[in-house]
Amino acid sequence: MDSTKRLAFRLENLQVFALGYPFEVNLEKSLSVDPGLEYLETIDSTNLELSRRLQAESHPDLFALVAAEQTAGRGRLDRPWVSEPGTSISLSILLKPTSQIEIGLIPLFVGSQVARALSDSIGTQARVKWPNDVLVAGKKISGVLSELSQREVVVGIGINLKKQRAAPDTSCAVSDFADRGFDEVLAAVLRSLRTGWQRWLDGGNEFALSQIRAASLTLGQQVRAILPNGEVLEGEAVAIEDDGRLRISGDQSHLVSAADVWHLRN
Ligand code: BT5
Repeated sequence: MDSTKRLAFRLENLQVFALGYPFEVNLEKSLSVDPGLEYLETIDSTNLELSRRLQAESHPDLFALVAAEQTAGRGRLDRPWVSEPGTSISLSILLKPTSQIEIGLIPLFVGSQVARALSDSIGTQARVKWPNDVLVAGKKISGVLSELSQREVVVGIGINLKKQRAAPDTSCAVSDFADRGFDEVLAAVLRSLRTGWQRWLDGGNEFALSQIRAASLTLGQQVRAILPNGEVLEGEAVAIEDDGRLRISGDQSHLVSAADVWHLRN
């Protein structure tokens, strides 16, 4: 090997090392919660991967895939989601709802269960900015993306474990509050989702709605909502309706089913 090639080889290895490869995680706790859990070191997007698999074969309710890195993680409206190796958890879980109302409530409910698990894990309260941002101390620690595939829902959950280089300043991470590893946080989130989903199926939509409302940071706040058509609404977020829509009361009362919401300081 000539000296130029040798230098390139060393630089390549240095870069690989800096990125944290090989990234191995111990999944003992998570596998004890969900023995069927599948782990991928890296993937474009766990939601895309689960959707691809569903094209080829069926998977049971609550089937879950987790990755230590996504190279093309996505948020809503095709926005990018940062999930760097060793500092993030990217989880997709399959839910099989039995009604249209469940389909509408799933993203909000999953956010509430993630908030509950993270609050317990880090000892600081995590709550949900409607519809799907999990915030701690005003910053985003986790985001939820639900996608319908036939009549099944692929729910993607991104969690920041540590500071990620490309994550926005509006983000925070588990390590800002507590020293918790990949397996510990993942096990807590899986447990919360699995028991929550079962309690919802047993207890009906009232259970889901009570969880959603209790975890909401948005209720009672002055908000600005930007609707998908660009329309802007301002007012107080007075209710989350039984179908999950947010009621905003300003000059008039509006029901919002999809929007980006900002909490305004009074
Ligand atoms: C979300 O979208 O918050 C949904 C994120 C879902 C990610 C999971 S990971 C597993 C699964 N596979 C996927 O490909 N996706 C799901 P949204 O509300 O649109 O927020 C996206 C915005 O959050 C971006 O435009 C950034 O401003 C910000 N953002 C990006 N990465 C972030 C991060 N790691 N932490 C906090 N904010 C981030």
